Amino acid sequence: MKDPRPQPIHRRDYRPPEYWIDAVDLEFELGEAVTRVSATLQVRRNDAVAGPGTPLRLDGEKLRLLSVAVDGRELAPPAYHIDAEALVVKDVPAAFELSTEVEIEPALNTELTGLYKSGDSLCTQCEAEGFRRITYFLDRPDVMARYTTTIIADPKRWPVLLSNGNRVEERDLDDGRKLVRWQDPFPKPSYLFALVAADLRCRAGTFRTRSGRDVKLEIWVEPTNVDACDHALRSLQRAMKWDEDTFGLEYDLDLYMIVAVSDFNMAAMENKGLNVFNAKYVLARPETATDDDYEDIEGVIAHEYFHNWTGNRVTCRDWFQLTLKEGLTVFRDEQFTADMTSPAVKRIHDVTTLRTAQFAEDQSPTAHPIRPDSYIEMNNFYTVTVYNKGAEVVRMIHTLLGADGFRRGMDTYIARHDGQAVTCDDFVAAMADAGNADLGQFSRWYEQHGTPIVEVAAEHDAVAGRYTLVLRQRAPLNAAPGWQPMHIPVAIGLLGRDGRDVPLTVEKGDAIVRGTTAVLHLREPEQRFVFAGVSEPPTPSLLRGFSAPVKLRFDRTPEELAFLMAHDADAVSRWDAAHSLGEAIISGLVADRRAGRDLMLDPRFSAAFARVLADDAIDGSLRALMMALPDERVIAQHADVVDVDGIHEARQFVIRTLAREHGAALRELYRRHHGGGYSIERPGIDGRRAKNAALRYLVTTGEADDVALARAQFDHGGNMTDVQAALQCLLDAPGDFHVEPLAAFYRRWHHDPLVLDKWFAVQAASVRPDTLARVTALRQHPDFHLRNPNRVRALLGTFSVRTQLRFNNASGAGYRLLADAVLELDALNPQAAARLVGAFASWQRLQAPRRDAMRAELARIVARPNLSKDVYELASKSLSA
Ligand code: B3K
Ligand code: ZN
Repeated sequence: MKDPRPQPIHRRDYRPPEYWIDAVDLEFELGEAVTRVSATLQVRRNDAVAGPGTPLRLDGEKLRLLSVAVDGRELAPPAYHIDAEALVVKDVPAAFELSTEVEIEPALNTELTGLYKSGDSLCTQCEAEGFRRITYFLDRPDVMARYTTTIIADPKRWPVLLSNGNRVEERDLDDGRKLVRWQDPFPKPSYLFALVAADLRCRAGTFRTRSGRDVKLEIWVEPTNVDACDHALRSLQRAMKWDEDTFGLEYDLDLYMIVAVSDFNMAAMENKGLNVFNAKYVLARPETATDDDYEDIEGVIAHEYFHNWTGNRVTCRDWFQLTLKEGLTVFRDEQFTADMTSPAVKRIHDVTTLRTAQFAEDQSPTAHPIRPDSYIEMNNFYTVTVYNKGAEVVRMIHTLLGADGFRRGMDTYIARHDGQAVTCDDFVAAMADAGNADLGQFSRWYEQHGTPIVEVAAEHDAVAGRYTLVLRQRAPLNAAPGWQPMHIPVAIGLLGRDGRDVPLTVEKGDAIVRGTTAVLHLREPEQRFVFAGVSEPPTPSLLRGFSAPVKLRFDRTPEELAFLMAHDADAVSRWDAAHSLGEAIISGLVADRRAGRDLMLDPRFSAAFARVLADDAIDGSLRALMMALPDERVIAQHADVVDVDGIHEARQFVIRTLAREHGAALRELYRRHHGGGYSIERPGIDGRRAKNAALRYLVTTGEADDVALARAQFDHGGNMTDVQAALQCLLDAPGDFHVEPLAAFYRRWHHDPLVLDKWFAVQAASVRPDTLARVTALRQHPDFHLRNPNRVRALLGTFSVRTQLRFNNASGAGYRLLADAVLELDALNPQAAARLVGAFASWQRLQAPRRDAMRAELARIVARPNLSKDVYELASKSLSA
């Protein structure tokens, strides 16, 4: 920490830039130790906010300044001055050319932002504020310029030299170096700049746009991985087609490049025309990538591609607006994946992420609105709230406007703002205008943090044939003072005794009826909705499709939940009923355990589980989701004080009991889907999901026959989905069945970093009692590298997030392990270190001694001198709450 208390930046302080930069000419003379960057900027005063005499202040960090010139005239201090964060040029004309020369040191850059080295390649990462580590610039998204980039390098070292836009020149220089020049015709903010110098090979493809232009597609990877790019290429082509079909949005350049690198702080980056990707989200072969990896690759490729319009062509005015591009683009990639796979399964996955990770964040000391009001370090705000809750907010607009209205809104948004840097308010205004809707109250979703609570009560009047739902919204417990009621779309249906939807006639209340689902507009603290023509008491299906990111409170009996599980026409609600029933059962058992009562599984839950196993109408993916019990983290959210041991033991008890009571059906389900050929298409994936869900239950009893199934699957499974699932089962089964397979897996795959990550992750995720000791040992393993973000995430990310009981070991040793890693990593890569700190956010809700142990580790972190802004911000917020 340079300043012991870094100061936050506030949204309300936004001011337009005092200068514009219209064009940028960059020249890189690349060297691993030293790279020289010459920049020529066409600068113009913004007369709306600046006048003669206003100095030009450019951002710059870790740059060695060699020269500065204005209109070709070299300057010397005091005509300019520099400090650790800026270059200030004093007297400048209204319009001029500024030239600078700087040197940077890519090989020493361990933060993986700016220009850095990954393996033998040099690559860049500029979002959010990395460009200022490449050259002096107005490094803010509302300054959009046209870029020309010249790269000069030794072609033996780096034969491939890439940047944004089109390659306009390529030649050999007399000194043996090569020069390549790129020109990007579209003005863009600096965070979308990219450069790659590497010795890579390309998997090429094409796409013909709907207007008939041929676009070259290039995926650049290590020579040995060219065979692992087919899926990525197909995903890109599908995404391009989908965006044309769904939103009429066509790609705008003649070339689209993706480069895979091994050291990357996140999944991927949408730089204009030149995406840089974490190799994990590019490379796939059946023997090395799981079905989930395949799906993630398709989703991330699509996400970055969709940014070309939502993010790049229309960008953010300032970083507080991040959800403008991220929430919208996540919504778009979710819709895409739903269309490519199964809408119900995809939606359940997304709802699970939201409930597990986002709801937890929303009730933690680091809770923030999807459009935050302040930050110390912007990189800390690439959160599940900004991204995934942001996508839910866009989804609610889609629900309110309908698909056609939403499409008109998108058209309006793009038509109004193409080439501009805009705000969330601009997006909402475009939607409201095109959809003819009043989204005034709805905008509070951008302003207020926390998860609203919706309480429901129901009355049936048999004589009048009326059914009334009373909806109340309550502020989240951690709401900011002055919380205002939200506009919440609550989608509902009513099931008759036969399990079918009852036709809906709304007699009272503001609602949109679509088929047999009504979307109720909940705007007031309390509202009544009356349905006519309901002669028998119905079973309500509430929050269909998870129509709003809220916590629903409605008293339902296990029978009602089981009825919904069996009959609800909405698959998400059917799953939600299973989930709610599971939650109620486990919470009840936690209480029993605390009271010293014997644990018994409610036979109604067991019967409902049996029906899930037997239901022929659902596919394997949905069945696996219905079979899964709620995550320990979700159950923990409901308790004021979290009983970590109780939740774990109760949940494991349910799993083991179901496995014993339904062994035969689980084995039958396993057999039905095991064997047969491998295909990465839908029925194959569904079958593997169902079968592996069954296996996970079966092995928990430690029965020799069942463990043998897992072992055989591990030994013979030719695809990574089966191999990894079997390995996880063998680890989680009581006993030592995992020892040989783990060693075999290591022998076979230790040379492949992405697969070796899985070897670390399965061990870190295991429910075994010795997981903490194992993770502690793996931290010293010769293949564990703090410098590689994927490896850190595989071991420490998995351990601190996935294994609630083992990480929360009452000794505090799990916390110490993580805090040690945070401090060591912070000196290398603050962004990666900060991401681990999230696991400490919940200390207040733990019981002693865990609570004190976790707080002590947070305090130890905050007390460390020279802490990065990234870690300081998150750790101090968590501690002071
Ligand atoms: N926009 C990038 C994320 C950048 C994160 C910077 N810390 C990837 C994405 O959301 O598509
Ligand atoms: Zn994104």
